[in-house]
Amino acid sequence: MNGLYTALMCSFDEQGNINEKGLREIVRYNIDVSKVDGLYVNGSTGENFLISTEAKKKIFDIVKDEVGDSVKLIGQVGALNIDEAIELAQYATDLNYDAISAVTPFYYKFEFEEIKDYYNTILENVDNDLIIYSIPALTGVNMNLEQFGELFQNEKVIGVKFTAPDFFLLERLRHAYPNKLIYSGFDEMLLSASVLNIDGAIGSTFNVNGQRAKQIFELAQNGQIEEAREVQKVTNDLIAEILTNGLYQTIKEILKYKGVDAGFCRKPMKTLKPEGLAKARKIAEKYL
Ligand code: SI3
Repeated sequence: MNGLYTALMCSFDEQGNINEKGLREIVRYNIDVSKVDGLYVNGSTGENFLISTEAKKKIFDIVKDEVGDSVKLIGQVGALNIDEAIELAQYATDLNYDAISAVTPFYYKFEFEEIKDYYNTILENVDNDLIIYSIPALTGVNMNLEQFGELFQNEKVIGVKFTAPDFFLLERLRHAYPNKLIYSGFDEMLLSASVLNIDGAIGSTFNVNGQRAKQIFELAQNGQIEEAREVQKVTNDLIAEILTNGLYQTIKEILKYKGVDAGFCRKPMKTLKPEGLAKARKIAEKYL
């Protein structure tokens, strides 16, 4: 399960319906061009929290059908409705997803014991391994070293997608839990995380910048830090421009520039205006 995983985008039409042809093209681009090691399906980048349970299942189906066993698949199933999380976990497991992942429950201020119960309850109902999806900036859920350790006591919890700029905690986690998988979640911090000996990374910008991300990770693993820093510099120039123009919208426009039918984002996400579309095209021409 080591390596680089794209946090997969989904192609939607202007009404917000899944564009199956476009989704298959995004999958193929990631596998054939970016050559990533796996896909993280129905995460934030997949606009998971904006779509119905049926749509989530349909995306799991289409992606598995397109991928077969060619790369690893992690299915994100986390939901505030724990019954939905269990249903999706069972669904992805029946489709032979290699692992499931679940975002920490958010919105309500859950106590840690409640968060632990959420993960253990999902895992009591599914025969698969789970990766915790920790993204405090969006969920407001900050867990410390000991709390991660308590979640890791369940042997079906095999790792964490660590999307936070806390390198002290990341370093402590790495040393405390050498047998758990740690994936970095912020693409702009990939090199900094890689030198701490992470097992892989999961990112949205890998949809278009996967080749550079792989280079950063592999160069860092080989100790070629100066070379990795140069690739991270170009990557961060790209990410900075994407972030100021609209993250997911701009990645979709870059994919379209590369001939991939990436479609639109679902409301309430905005649609790019002509200036934003022109800017996205300039970014694509400059970096890809
Ligand atoms: O679940 C997911 O789609 C992710 O893996 C999200 C990933 O951590 C991205 N975070 C968000 C909020 O989109 C990052 O890849 C992020 O977009 C990137 O580092 C730019 O800031």
